This record gives sequence, C-alpha cells and structure tokens, in this order.
Amino acid sequence: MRREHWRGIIEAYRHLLPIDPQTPVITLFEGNTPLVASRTVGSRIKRDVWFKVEGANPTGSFKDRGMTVAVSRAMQASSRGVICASTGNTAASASAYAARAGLPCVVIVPAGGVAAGKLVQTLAHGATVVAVDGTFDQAGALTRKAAVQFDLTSVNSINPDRIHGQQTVAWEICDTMGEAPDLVALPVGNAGNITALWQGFQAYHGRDVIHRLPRLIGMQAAGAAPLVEGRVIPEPRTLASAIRIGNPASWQKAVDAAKASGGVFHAVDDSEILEAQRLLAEEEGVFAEPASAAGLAGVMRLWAMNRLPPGETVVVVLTGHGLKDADAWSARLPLPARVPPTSEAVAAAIEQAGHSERGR
Ligand code: AN7
Repeated sequence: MRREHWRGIIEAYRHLLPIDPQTPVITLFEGNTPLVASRTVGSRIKRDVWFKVEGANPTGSFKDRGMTVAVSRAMQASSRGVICASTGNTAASASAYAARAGLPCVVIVPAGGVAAGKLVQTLAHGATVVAVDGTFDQAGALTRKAAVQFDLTSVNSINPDRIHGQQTVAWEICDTMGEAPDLVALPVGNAGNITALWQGFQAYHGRDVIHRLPRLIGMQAAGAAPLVEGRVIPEPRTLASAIRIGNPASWQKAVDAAKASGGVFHAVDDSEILEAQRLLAEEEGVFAEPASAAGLAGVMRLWAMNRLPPGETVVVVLTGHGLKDADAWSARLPLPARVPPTSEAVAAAIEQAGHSERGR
C-alpha cells in the first residue's frame, strides 16, 4: 500500500502561511521532525523533558522551515536571487533552497567563524561565498547593503517570510502534544527563532488550538550574551559558532517574546554547553551541534538553581545536527588506537574498554 507522505511545512500549514495558489512551492519536505522523549535527562531532573530534533531537517537545521517560505515567495516575486549573512546554518539552508529553485545565492560569512560542515554544504550547493574579516554582525550590515546594490532578496530572518515559516516548529510541537508545553528552551543568536516560536504559539492560542502559552527560555553563550547583558557585544566569543552573535537583528522582538511569555534569557558557559552536548549524544542518542546543546545546558542550570517548577513539561529545541561541526567534538576525543588485524589484538582492545568476554 502506498502511504501518503509528508510534503513539507507549506502543504501542512498552508492555511496559516502567506501562500496563495499561485505561489511556486520550493520544498525539500522540511519539518515533521521527531519530538523525542528524554531517556535519562528527564528522570535526572525529575521533569517531563522532550527534544524537538531540528537537525533532522533536510539541510540539518531548523532554518529550512523559514527558508522554504522565503525562497518560494522570492520565486513568486520574480527575484533575481537571494542573499544572507550567516554563521553557517542559514547559508547552508539558503544555498540548498536556492539550488532547488534554480536561483543564484550569495552568502556573507565571518571568515573563520563558520563550522566546516556548513561551509562545505554551502559551497556544494553552488552559492557564492564571501568571507569577511569581521564578525557576523558586520557581515549582517554588509549584507543589507549588498542586497540593495545587487537587487537580491534578503533571506535573513529580518525577512518576515522566514519568521512565518519558522512558526511551524511551535505548531508541530502543539499538534504532537495536543497542548502547549509549560516551557520551551532554545538557543538564541540572531533571535529569529524565539520571535517565530512566540508568534506561532500566540497564533495557535488565538485560534483556540491550545489553551495556554509556554514560557520561552532563551539561552545564550556566556561570551556572546547581548540579551542577557542588555548591551551589544562587539567581539562575541564562544565555541558555539552558530550563536556567536553580538547584536541580534530581532533584539526587541526577542525581549518582548521572553517577557510576554514569562520567560527569561540565560547565559551558559562553553563547558556547560559541551557537557550538555555529551549528555545528548551519549545518553539520549541525539547528536546536536554545540549551539543546540545550549538549550539543554540552560535547562540543567535552571534546575540546579532551583528555578524549574516541579511537574512541568519542558521542550528543548535542538536546532542543528552535530555532524555540522565535527571539529567541536573531535577536538575533545582521542582517536582510537590502531591495532594489528588479529583477533587477539581486537579482543584486547575491546577488553581494555571494559567489556568482558562471554562467560567471564
Ligand atoms: C544551530 O545561520 O544565525 O536566534 O546565520 O545555527 O534564530 O538566530 C544561526 C543561528 C541556534 C540561533 N542554533 O537562532 C545563521 C544563524 C543554531 C543556529 C541559532 C542558530 P536565531
């Protein structure tokens, strides 16, 4: 029997998106990502914890949800091409959807500030990559200028179509759970995602699909935490390159979302981010990139600070796949020792790691 297959977020949520019958749908069947119950973290902190695995999107990050809408609408408007500034995931997504549409794509990135996997994706999809000696925030300002100069459509999250599509992560969470969770934790960089989540939950609330609104908790890396410190960070620092952003484009909207929802922003150290990434990979079976793990790191910190009310349902949005930034992980791991190709040597290596042979 042929099963009806998932046709992407535009077909699933067409009635809630700025899409009309004439819009050419540029899709890679993004969305419908797993909502996975925690195996160990939840019982450790005695809360009902779920992971929304956005790394399962076609290009490996949550950006695909907004990109399918932005690129479809750019096509409808007969755009000459798209352009974005990026710490990597927006670039990978924009270049893939532009390739799918047959549109040219330009991305401006901070030189040395993009994880290798993301840069490879972007180049593989044929985008023009400009690496500027500067920060993401500088790349953003240069992108806005180049967009006008070259008559290209900006597909950064200041483009409202990106936010429209990005709301679908909130809708999927509610559709799967049957109600909004109590708390949603996510990493915050340029602040498009938190803006979109809040918009999405509010839209569902307004339509009586859900009957309560979650608190949104935005996590930033300690060296790149403008929303926590309330000031622009000129030279943001963190190993989580995806959220190495010092002056978020959607600053005010993010502040409004956190406040209106009763949530807050928190900063987590790189060491907490790496520990959360390890927990996710080793104990939950989910490989998320460092920026994504910041959401969980923040939940663990809130719990340790006694600021996580008991009995709550917590959804942690894991925004990107761990393979995108293999270096962040492999730098911490010794490569396996090489052994001779004999069964004795293999057995010795397995035993050395703590496994015992049958019957012993
Ligand atoms: C994995 O790709 O800004 O707060 O240029 O890649 O909506 O910006 C990426 C951001 C979280 C932060 N997690 O989301 C870009 C870019 C991952 C990310 C964020 C990003 P926003």
